[in-house]
Amino acid sequence: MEHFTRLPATVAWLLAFLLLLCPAVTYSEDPRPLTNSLGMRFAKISAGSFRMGATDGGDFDEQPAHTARISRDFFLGVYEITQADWQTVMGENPSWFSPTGPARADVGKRDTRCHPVDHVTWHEAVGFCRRLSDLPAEKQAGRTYRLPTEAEWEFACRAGTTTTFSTGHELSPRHACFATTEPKPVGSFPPNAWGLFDMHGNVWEWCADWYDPGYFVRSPAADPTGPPEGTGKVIRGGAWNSTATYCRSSNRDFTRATRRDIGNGLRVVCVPIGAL
Ligand SMILES: [Ca+2]
Repeated sequence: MEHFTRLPATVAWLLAFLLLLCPAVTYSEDPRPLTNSLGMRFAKISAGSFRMGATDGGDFDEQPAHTARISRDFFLGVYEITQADWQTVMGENPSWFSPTGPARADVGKRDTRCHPVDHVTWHEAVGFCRRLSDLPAEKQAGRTYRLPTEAEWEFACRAGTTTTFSTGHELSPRHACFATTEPKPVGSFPPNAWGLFDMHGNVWEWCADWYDPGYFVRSPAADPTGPPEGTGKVIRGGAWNSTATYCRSSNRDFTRATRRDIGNGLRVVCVPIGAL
């Protein structure tokens, strides 16, 4: 008899324990975008597979097209890092196109705070991620930051498309900032299907990976992170001074990690607590 009176209590405790777990499960699957303490917005990119590389021609380093899998969700910046973001985190503005930069005669008194930061080295881009991660409000929230891998970048740029650009087979001046004389404020053109702005054009975006033109021949199918070493770091997406072909979703290029280029900027990945 005693056995039967104890059983419901055991079940009740088990149910209470499961109920306590439920909010955590719901939170981790929350699809809403994330905004950090600086107001930077991040889109949740759900794990999935895609065709990486050129499926319609392209350069030799984009071959062979192959299936790549991103096995974990990640949060990618909706915008390129702006000059205001960089100034707040790093306490300076190295941009070529700013009222105090080398192109100040062209910029004049225009407000460029919402323009992408440019003229930053890969090492400085990584330093930005580190300093942003170390901000007290971000540490308190348990968020860290890093550059995207090249595979994460192309997956996000394509946003489910298999065409040359996320806009189809053509990129027009209505779609992106390219083949022009200077960058534009971030978000000046329509976003791709996953809510990301300026993946094509405006500034090239530093990725975490070393560049190897033959990497796709031997890259792992899941979560490729690039070769262990190289002479340059991958940049993606083309820039304001690029022709459309350099802005293609699969186009690969590289810059030495120590080099500043007037077309190079960045976009970062936010890693929330519990997502490591
Ligand atoms: Ca870009």
